Amino acid sequence: MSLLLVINGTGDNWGPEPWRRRFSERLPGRLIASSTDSGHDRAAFRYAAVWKPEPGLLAGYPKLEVIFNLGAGVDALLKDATLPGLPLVRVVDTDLTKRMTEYVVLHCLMHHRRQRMLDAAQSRGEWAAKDQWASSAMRVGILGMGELGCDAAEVLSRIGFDVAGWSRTRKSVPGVRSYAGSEELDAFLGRTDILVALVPLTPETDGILNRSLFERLARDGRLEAPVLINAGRGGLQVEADILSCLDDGTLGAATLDVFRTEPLPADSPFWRHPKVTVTPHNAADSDAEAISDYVVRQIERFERGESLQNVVDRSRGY
Ligand code: NDP
Ligand code: OXD
Repeated sequence: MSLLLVINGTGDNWGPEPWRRRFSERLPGRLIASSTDSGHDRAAFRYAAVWKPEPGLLAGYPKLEVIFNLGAGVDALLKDATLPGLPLVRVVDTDLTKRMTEYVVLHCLMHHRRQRMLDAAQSRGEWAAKDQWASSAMRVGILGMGELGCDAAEVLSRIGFDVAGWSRTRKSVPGVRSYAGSEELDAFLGRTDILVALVPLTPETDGILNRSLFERLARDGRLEAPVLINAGRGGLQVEADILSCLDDGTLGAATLDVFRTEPLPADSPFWRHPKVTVTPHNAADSDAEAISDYVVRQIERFERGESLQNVVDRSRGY
């Protein structure tokens, strides 16, 4: 019944102690140990709660029954060819979903209300009272209409944006037009002024945010050129294409929360690019309390003989 913790994130929320404390409170009497603790019997652990474990590490724990990924995206875990073939549960939790929706709404509004331009005007002491259009004039396209994409789409639509989503299968979200499959991708892109990437990183989506895709975004919108918001994964984006598209006007601006190399290297041109907003992969942090509680609920289900929820389909890669 013991739980193994393996946590290797870079954000403040990935310090192991708050996770250990919360799991100990919620699972009293059980051994909660970190892979970095010495002297434990590897065969004692039935569950592993992990974020970016070193490849090969989980294969060394022979009695594991379930692996809990402490975030929504499982791309880093699935890269490990030695990952045990056990049920792999990812995070689907209101706390994380609402954080992502906040981020998406914040950055859609920032571009729609031209806040970067106003900040620059303020720094020059300039009263830049330019035209401001209604949110209904702004077409947002959510690439990836899963747990996170659907919630963000619904909230954006409620505050007036003209929202559509693209996914593998068709969705039904009030007020949001659904496009499905590669045959409808062009139609989706052609009506999109602000593109929000929330697809998982899989072999199919690796590099999907490239010049060819950016060139198919709408050219008749209110913004000078379409905008990219990537809160999915860095591996979705071809970074040289983003830079060249910003420079030649194919893209008007970008908000990037994720990068191919994280933390973003000090010499990356994204840091100082005038059209880029960089955030440190914190669009939707995994909160130690909320997400430990979610994992505990899953363990309780499992031990009552009920099915686990949000088990990753390894053949799809998400
Ligand atoms: P889901 O699995 O719920 O949703 C994924 C969506 O992407 C689904 O709509 C799916 O379509 C669609 N999709 C996947 N592959 C394709 C494809 N080849 N073509 C078209 N559509 C595709 O994931 P979540 O919404 O929970 O999370 C999305 C991603 O967000 C995570 O994988 C993670 O990478 C990222 N993330 C980033 C965070 C951050 O802080 N920056 C925090 C949390 C997550 P369908 O529904 O038809 O299957
Ligand atoms: C996640 C993340 O996938 O934080 O949850 O990136």
